[in-house]
Amino acid sequence: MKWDFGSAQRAYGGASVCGDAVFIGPDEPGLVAVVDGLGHGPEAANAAHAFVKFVELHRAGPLDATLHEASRSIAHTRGVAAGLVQLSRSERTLRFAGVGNIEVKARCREAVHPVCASGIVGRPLRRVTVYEYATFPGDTVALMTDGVSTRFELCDLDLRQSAQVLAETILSRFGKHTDDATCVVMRCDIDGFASCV
Ligand SMILES: [Mn+2]
Repeated sequence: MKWDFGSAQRAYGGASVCGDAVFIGPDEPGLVAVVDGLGHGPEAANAAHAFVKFVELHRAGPLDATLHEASRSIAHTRGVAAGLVQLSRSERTLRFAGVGNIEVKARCREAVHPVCASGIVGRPLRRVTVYEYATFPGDTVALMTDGVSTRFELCDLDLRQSAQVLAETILSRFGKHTDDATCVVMRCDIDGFASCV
């Protein structure tokens, strides 16, 4: 089971430093992180990069434990909102856990509607729920920071395009100009593209 990934990002006000960050891990299970450092500018970027550095080194563990441990590890920063996806190609599952304002949009055979825990990674966290879904060819999932409007559905887009083109399209059409904006798209097996119903 193959996954195609794409990501697009834009800094607030055309700044050179973006307070959002993305991590797309290389291995099985594959870990994907979308991170929004609180506010914007260098301090936000520091927090987001500290989080990415942590998950890079701890990418195999349960997602809720990773978020709790990351929260302690980056307590010296401003803190972040973060969404984590763990893809198991062998089990054909997708797990999600998130804290704060990270949006998930999905066009999948199984309904995918996870809810992020409230709070800030970098401050003491309460319980974080890990959602698990079976995955099927054609499943498409987008993770976005709150710099991207949620007023669209994946079905409004041509989902046969590559994940990279989809991420860039979402950012250019629905990115806000009032915040850093990031979108990551992942899609399972383009050959098995499932049309919208
Ligand atoms: Mn933001």
